[in-house]
Amino acid sequence: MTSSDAASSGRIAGMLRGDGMAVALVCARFNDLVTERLLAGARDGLVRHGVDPGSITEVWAPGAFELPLVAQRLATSGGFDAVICLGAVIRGATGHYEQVAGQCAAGIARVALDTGLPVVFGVLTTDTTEQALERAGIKAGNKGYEAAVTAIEMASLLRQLEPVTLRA
Ligand code: INI
Repeated sequence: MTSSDAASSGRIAGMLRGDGMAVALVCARFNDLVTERLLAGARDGLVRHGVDPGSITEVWAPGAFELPLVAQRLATSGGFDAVICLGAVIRGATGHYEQVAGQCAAGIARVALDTGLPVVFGVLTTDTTEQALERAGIKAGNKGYEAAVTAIEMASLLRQLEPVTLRA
């Protein structure tokens, strides 16, 4: 569906076609046993949906708390259609789980709203490392892959909304 088709039908949705898109992956090194798997899942999700591997930029941050600042820098660079944040905040491993997880989520949402770019929350928040690994491809899907699909859908959706005058 083209933008004009979308406008005339009155129904607009993002498409899962990543060809021509440039995407940044920001990955937390903390709990890298988990985040390496999220990163692999995200790359797989992007490439399977048509993103050229040469158009994927990978950036490493110390922990989930730092993801929003790095995402902000990348989002304002003008070089990307979407930024995907990947991390694993595990309750068992920290006494300040709530603060790290909460600030990370709030910061990522803020960067998306401040910049107008899709900035996707691919951060696992779990009680145990085992649960995190399960959601990083071992058993219950891969949150990195899901984040990649979301990024492509959102980038496509926002592209379509650019030239469209929404009906009141
Ligand atoms: N960072 C994470 O990404 N995951 C965690 O589970 C975690 N724990 O357990 O504390 C964590 N802490 C580090 C934090 O993200 C910052 O890097 C650090 O506080 C320095 O600002």
